[in-house]
Amino acid sequence: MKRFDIFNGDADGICALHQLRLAEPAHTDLITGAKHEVALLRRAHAQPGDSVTVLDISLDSNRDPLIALLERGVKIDYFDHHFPGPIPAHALLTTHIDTSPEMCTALIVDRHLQSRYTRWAVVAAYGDNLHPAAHRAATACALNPSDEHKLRELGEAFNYNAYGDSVVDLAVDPVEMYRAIQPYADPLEFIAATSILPELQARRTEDLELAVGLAVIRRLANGTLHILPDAAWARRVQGEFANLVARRDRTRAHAVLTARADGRYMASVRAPLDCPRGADVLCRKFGGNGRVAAAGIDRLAAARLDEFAAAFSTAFGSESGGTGGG
Ligand SMILES: [Mn+2]
Repeated sequence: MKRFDIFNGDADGICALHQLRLAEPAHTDLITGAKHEVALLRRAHAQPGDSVTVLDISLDSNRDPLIALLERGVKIDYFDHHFPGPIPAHALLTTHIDTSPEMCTALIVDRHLQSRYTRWAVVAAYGDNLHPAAHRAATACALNPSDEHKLRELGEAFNYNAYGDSVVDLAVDPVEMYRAIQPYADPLEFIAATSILPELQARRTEDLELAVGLAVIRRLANGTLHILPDAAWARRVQGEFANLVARRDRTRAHAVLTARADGRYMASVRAPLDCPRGADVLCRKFGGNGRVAAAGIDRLAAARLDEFAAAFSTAFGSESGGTGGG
């Protein structure tokens, strides 16, 4: 009988798997990817009698391969906090899914394990940008502020490491990252014993400096487009760079567009921090999605760039500010 662990390559996915395997050690085939590579269940070539554990990957995005695996007689344990859609009723499927906004997968696993490795859940919750939940978990395991800060930095560094078109873009392959933390029941020991955290932080700073120096700027009436070249560093840092330019110029909207290998653009859109609305509606017009203040588009055809620029100007125009229309 074979076992598979399928997990998101970000902080939450890696830390959730680590907690689970600290409690229930097992030899498993590992399947993961960059943060946005969520269609992972189809990669599991499991046979009848095999078992699969899934962590931090949307069920809704994997519904067909999930059902195919269950029909084949594969047992599946599913831990996640993304919108699942209807959960298939099947004797071989056990789900631990909680979509409340204060939860991440590592916190769900922490609850399942009755708080055995909560420090890793703190890392994950900070990585998923769930600050109040992360702080509550840190308080529950009596972390002092300095140690809590270290875990926050680790979560943010792991999260930065997950951004890219595929694992080829990433500084550290998520499988290697998991192998690196595997010997450590306590993330503070991992931080003290390895140089991975400062290496990731240095890489992140380098990527951000490249973006600040090399972005091609196109100023529009109500916002700014920042265009980054087709490069791994640009795809790694796109989201953080968008947050940086949004903080530096709070009254305007910002879009960071990174050229992809397929010739299209990946876009991160930030509404003005002083008037955070409209990013989701704009991105949905171009096949993207997100929240009112921060949204994105995975694939924007180069031929639609001018159309996007026009829609961007309209979306964040002062005349549309009162109604959200435009
Ligand atoms: Mn997550």
